[in-house]
Amino acid sequence: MTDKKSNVCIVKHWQDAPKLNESALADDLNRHFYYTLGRDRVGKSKHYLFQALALTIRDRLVARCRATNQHLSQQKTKKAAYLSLEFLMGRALGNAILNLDLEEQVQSALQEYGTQLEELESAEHDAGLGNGGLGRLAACFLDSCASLALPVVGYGIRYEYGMFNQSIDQGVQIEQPDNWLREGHPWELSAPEQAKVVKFFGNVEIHTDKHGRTHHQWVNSQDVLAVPFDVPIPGYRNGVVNTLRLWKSEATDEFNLKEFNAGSYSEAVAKKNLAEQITMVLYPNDASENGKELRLRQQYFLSSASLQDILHQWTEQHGPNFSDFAQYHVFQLNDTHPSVAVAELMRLLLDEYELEWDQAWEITTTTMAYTNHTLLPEALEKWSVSLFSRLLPRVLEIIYEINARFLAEVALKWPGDVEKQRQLSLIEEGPEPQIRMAYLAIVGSFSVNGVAALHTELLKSGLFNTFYNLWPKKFNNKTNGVTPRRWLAHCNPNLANLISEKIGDGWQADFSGISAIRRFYDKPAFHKQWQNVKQDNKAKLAELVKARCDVEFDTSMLFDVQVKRIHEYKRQLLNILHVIALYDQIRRGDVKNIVPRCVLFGGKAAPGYYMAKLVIKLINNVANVVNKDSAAKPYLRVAFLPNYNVTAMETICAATDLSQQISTAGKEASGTGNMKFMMNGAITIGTLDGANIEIREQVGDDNFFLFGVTAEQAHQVRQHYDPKAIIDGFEPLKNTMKLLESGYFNLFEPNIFNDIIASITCPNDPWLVAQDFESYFEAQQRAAQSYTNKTLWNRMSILNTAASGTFSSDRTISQYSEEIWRLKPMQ
Ligand code: B1N
Repeated sequence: MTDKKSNVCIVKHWQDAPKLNESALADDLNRHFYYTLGRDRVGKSKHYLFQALALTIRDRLVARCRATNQHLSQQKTKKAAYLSLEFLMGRALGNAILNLDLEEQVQSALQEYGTQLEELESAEHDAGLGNGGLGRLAACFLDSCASLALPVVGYGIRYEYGMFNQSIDQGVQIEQPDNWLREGHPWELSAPEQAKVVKFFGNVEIHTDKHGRTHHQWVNSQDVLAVPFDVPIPGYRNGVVNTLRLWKSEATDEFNLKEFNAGSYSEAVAKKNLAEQITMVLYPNDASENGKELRLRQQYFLSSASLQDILHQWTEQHGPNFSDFAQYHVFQLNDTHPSVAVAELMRLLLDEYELEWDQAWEITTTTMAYTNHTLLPEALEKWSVSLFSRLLPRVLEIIYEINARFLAEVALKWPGDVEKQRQLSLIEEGPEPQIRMAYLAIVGSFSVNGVAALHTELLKSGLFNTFYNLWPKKFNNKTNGVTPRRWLAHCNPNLANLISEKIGDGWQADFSGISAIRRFYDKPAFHKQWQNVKQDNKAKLAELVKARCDVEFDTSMLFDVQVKRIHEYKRQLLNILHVIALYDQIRRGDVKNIVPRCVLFGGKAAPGYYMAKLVIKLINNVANVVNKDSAAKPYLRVAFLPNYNVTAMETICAATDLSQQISTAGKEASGTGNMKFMMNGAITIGTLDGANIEIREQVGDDNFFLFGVTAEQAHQVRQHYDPKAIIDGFEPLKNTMKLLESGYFNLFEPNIFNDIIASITCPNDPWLVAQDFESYFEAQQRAAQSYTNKTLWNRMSILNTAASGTFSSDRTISQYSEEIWRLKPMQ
């Protein structure tokens, strides 16, 4: 379209976009296959057909995304931005087809190519831009926001390399780079014209103008370009498509001309590399920080680019008038990882938009909200002041000013109490002063929430107690949830169909409706159907285990599963000790009470986490011995599934009988795997930790295998803990330790498990493995006995699914929206 007068091409209006013939899916698929991709035959690899189908679906997403954005720009409504260093999205194809209700059209279009959707789905790489629960929660939240028609944009980093791929070599974890973009990422659309500049290094100059006002100028900085890539997030059959905006770092100029001309060609290119390093790789540490400079660069890069983006959009519409900005914007910080955003928003408002401190602070503290995800001290982020002053000199000045004003407030509340000021200061004093990022987040936010009831209570009574006393109203709980679309409808279609047959399919949009399935908990015919579905799912998992581990899982046995990041507090060690105990019993010929079971482990260890990696080695060594022993075969099979990820979980959670959620009480903030298993009819064996407590409340004590000390008792036990006495006092544990200590599982690798043995027998073992063993062992016996009674087990299984309604992330997001964000759904 050409504007006659100026003879320039004017921006086409969205309404001018060529109409998509939505019913012509098969034609679009052919067009993309033959023309966009230039292919004419489907080879052995289904890669191009997958790409063509993804582009076909993307067209439909783009159309709805445009409509969603159009709607938003017409309506003056409040929007939320979810800032997160991690979005663990997994695959997108199947989810998009489900949410857009295109299954039938796709299947019929694929007939021409003689292939099935399932086969194409397996050609998609997981988008593994996260470590575990925290990243996957962000992904579930995006699905729920779109499905509830809430105006929420996700902001994250487009890592070139996501979570590493794990392989197992002689029982040892090997990390391989996850080059997930190698074959392209068909879902994203880049918008280089909306790139932002992010500053690093340099120094601050203070100028005084003629009115005596001082201006701080961040000069001599090294600038990096942040280029946005937008990923569409479809809502469930509601026409809404939201956006996840992922930033990629690039050098500001392809060649830094000045340096290039001065003959510093290599220096210029080296700088380009430095810029591109920022978004190169995801840090693979779940809950253990190590203060690497590059990580802080990632955090600031995300925070600055995202805030600039939102402020830019605001001034485009309203000019530089921020008086009602806070009525239309709210920022949710996913843990402290993006908490430098508190200071960065201040900097942008003060330095770039020239607001006064008080107005800028009012805006910041009415738009920022912080979610805490862990109580583990090693995961509480601190950054050294010296690093900050080198990397982000102007941001540090602002943190100092925030701290000075905050400590003045503290002094008013507790006059003369210097200790209080030291305790609450954003700066931890010491030989190497550190910035406490959680304190910055709390001081700068109007809301602070934990992720399960117990977790929030522990935040209020422990870690953040003084802040709670200062600002009790800031603190609130938002128990986590997971999306029932991916975690039931998509991953377990047979169960989903059975449920819908009985109660209709309304539960997919309103998951509280799942409780209606309770009516069938005692119907024998329904039991049979329920059990058949589980049986088929177990067969699929057994196939996967056979292919990846070369271990035979017998689907008539109890499927006992623990999959999650490997961490001492999650106590995979307790689980493998129980396996050794069962094996020891079998070796003694004491099999009369043994219920046959297959035990599955999966999960990644942080590459530098020695104990976690040693636990992986132990699991694999035990599996090797057990699986080779023909005497054990009828009773016990053990496997460690390599490279556990979102896609693996889709198969695993649908096929699990017994879900292991066995963390030391008080250590797991919430857990979300526990919810996925429950939805799919698994029964939990678990401690009173995180959301397990709420799961048990919902499903009832009879339908949950509880064991272990409470968080409060754990505290008491640690005062006078004597694991050696405990081991001596319980025969099965004593025998287990003996077998382990004898070197039976490491005949040709002498002493390799000494550190594990030492940790169990150490009076300082914070994880209380020996303490909880007996109670765990008994709970496992109860679970096994229950499994032998099929009617009882089916009943418990159905009741678990029926009681899982509140663990939908739709419920969680409704609460965020109503109690924190105050958003209105789009019409
Ligand atoms: O967040 C999940 C919870 O369900 C889990 O209980 C909790 O452990 C998990 C540093 C973390 N907490 N902290 C992290 C992740 C990456 C990183 O670099 C910490 N992950 C959790 C969702 O609320």
